[in-house]
Amino acid sequence: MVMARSRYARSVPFGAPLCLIVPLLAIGGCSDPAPADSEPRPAAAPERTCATPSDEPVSLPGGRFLMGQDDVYPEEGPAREVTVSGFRIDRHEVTNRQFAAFVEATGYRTIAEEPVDPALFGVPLDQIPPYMLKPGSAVFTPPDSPSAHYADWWEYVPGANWRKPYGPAGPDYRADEPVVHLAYDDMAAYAHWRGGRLPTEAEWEYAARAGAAPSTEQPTEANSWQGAFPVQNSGEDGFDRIAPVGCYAPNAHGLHDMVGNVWEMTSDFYAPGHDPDAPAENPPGPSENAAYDPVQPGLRPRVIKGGSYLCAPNYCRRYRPAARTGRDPGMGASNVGFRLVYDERR
Ligand SMILES: [Ca+2]
Ligand SMILES: [Ca+2]
Repeated sequence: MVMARSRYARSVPFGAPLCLIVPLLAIGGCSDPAPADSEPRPAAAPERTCATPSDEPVSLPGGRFLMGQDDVYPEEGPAREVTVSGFRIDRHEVTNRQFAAFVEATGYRTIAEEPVDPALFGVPLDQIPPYMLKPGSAVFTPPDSPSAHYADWWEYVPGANWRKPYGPAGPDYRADEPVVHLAYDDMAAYAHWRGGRLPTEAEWEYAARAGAAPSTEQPTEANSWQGAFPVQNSGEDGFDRIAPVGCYAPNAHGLHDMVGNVWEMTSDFYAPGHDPDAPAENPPGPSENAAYDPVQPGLRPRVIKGGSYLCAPNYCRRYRPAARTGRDPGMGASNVGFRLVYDERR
């Protein structure tokens, strides 16, 4: 099965230096710290025991929970009581090992591996930087000096894709790390093959919260960022880059890395804040026509959840179940992955 390249539009950063190309990557300042052209450095301490969890999903009964959070970022509120029906969910982020099995079985090629259709940009060809028409994806490249501008640490890297997550000069993918650099359609194709689907935002947040009260604290059992983002990452939690799945303790539902490691895609379209008038039972999120992100005008963003290993207290406190941001569905990045849910057997 080979699908066409994404139907989604792309944006071009007019007037920006070619290395500062990613207003389409407004992913909350949580990005991938490893350089594209060198081996990522594993942190020295503390030692963590990493055992890949089972691929067998966890079955969650339906329930009621407080969705959203009112005391951190405005796009997470208003918090309200929501009910979700029961479902099954993966214990860990989809790994490269799992995605490789899909590719082996189907011959699937991801969007990041295909040439870019200039028509997706919606501008004359001579206004598109030529390197952005090459197959590739967005990779974090840490700046030399402190910065608060995400365009200073994201780079479109031709040749970056799930097989070469740091670009063509970097290492190959590692089997037990979460797969990254996938567009929404790539994730949906994998989900179809596996017999699952992407979770709604409500399902994902219900599973991630696991009955715990909302908190603003940086968690210890999640791969996030210690130090001054984006230039200094001490790796005190054991990793200063993506961790293999299962290196941190699971939540009360037995789910690993819901918060941190890589952001996780949901099926909901994104709009800033929750609609207080939306259905309180299995809320579907905004309609496609209502999808909107002020920092990505012209796109129909999807919601990603839980922050990544680049979320730091000084910039992106999104290492929480309620954390959310809009994501360009047409293009992957080095810190965005996913996991699947499955409808309960009848
Ligand atoms: Ca970390
Ligand atoms: Ca995660």
